[in-house]
Amino acid sequence: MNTKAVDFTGLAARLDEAQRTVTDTPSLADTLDISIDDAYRIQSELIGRRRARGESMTGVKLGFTSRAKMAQMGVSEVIVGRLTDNMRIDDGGEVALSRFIHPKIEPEIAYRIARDVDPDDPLVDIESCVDSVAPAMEIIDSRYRDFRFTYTDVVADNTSAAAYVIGPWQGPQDVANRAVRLEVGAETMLGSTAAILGDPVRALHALLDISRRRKIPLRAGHVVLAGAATAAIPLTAGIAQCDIAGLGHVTVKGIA
Ligand code: OOG
Ligand code: MG
Repeated sequence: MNTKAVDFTGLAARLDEAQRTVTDTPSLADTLDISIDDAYRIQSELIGRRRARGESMTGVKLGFTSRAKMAQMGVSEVIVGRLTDNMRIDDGGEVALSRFIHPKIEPEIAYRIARDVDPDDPLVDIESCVDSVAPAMEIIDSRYRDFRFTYTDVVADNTSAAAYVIGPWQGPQDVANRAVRLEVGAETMLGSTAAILGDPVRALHALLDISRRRKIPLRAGHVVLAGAATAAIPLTAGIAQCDIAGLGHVTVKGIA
């Protein structure tokens, strides 16, 4: 058991530098024993550093919302990370692969929050706070060596968030059980939005609970990435695209 006080600032700086210099870092768990509370505090300091550099918050993302991913990590709670304007890529836009250590891309459902949400209000109806839904993709890029991490590690590392792209927004609708197709070069991944907690709308409820406990603000205009619908595919040069049945299509081009 590690009894030393956790150096939140130092660990946030280490993860921040790993991202900025595109250099991996060993799993924190190799040398430290940090709790989940510690991990969210490191994440929050990491975001503080990004904000201090002028990045603005554009939303939040959930992770481990698929049973398969949860089982793989041996956990039963979803995780939440933060999105900034620096991570946003326009639909059909390009992204330099040199920004990332070992990027992967995954299909997601995005929701847009229409008005500020007070997670402490017991009467808040999170579904009614959302005005749009869209097909999306997330680029994840663990700052940890070989993409190897524990549950607390990945929370500290802002849940591997690296970039995201959102397709055309549609009106609010039931998106449970839509076919999902992700294509990256010659690789294709097929799945269903049902992999996201049975129905992606449940991700909104899980988010409300975690944002209350972790003091993560949910603001008008914020995007919510509900969690991957399939396993992630390594992002290579060329087109990556995702199609969600009845919802639409989103693309990004990786530039070598
Ligand atoms: C953690 C991020 C997981 C998702 O959608 O489940 C995530 C990782 O796999 O590196 O974003
Ligand atoms: Mg994701």
